[in-house]
Amino acid sequence: TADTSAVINQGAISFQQIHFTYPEHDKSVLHGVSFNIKSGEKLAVMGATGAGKTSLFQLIPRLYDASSGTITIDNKDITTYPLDQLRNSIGYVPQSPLLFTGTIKENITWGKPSATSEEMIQAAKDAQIHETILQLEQQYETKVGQKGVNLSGGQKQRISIARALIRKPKILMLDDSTSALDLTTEAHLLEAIDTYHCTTLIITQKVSTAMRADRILLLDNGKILALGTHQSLLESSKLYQRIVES
Ligand code: TTP
Ligand code: MG
Repeated sequence: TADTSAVINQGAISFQQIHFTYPEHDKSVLHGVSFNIKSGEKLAVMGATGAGKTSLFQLIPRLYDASSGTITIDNKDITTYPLDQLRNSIGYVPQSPLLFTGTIKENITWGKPSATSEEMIQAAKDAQIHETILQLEQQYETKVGQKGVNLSGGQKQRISIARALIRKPKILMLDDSTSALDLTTEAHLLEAIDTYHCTTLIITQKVSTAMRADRILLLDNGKILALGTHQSLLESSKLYQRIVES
């Protein structure tokens, strides 16, 4: 019964005049946001706390729907895709990922229980968490979650990245997922992600991360302040210059 016409196979994203207010609030969070991301492009999203970065992300897998405007993926309105198919094509790593009570293996292969151990290990290596897992006494069988071993926020984020990568998503979204990484590990992670050839959106506070993206979207108070390459923003955006200097 699969609707083959609705399959996401490019991962090109377009926001057209998006306005968004959370259902339980009356204050608008995004006001008239429009931009396009090409298939396979890597976009960094920057902006102050409360600018609306996470809110913008949440609209893509339809955790919320925009109040007005249209979002398309591969030129089709996202509300026309079956929800499970839309979400299966998107690897979304939230700002504070949750692990469920179970083993690391179960947490990584969640959503793809058919994965082989080779696939699981490859995803963990790419997410730069394999070595850490090997140091645990029970390795991939280690229990995590409320009753399990204590993991740092950064380690949870990387398990969550492995969970996203194992499904080979067309669109990968990382919400501040590399903040806990040192520069070398982060570089390795971003190089590994390149081999997946997916459209990638990365929310980051770090210029070193943003510089590795094709373009940078600067969000301020729910509006796009600038969108362009590192070099073009350096030349044109006062806010970006301030971020770089800080
Ligand atoms: P965010 O979209 O969370 O802003 P941000 O991701 O840019 O900030 P940070 O760097 O701190 O992660 O918030 C924008 C506004 O939306 C803010 O007023 C809080 C509100 N908001 C909600 O009301 N509900 C939500 O679930 C979220 C994520 C944000
Ligand atoms: Mg956020």
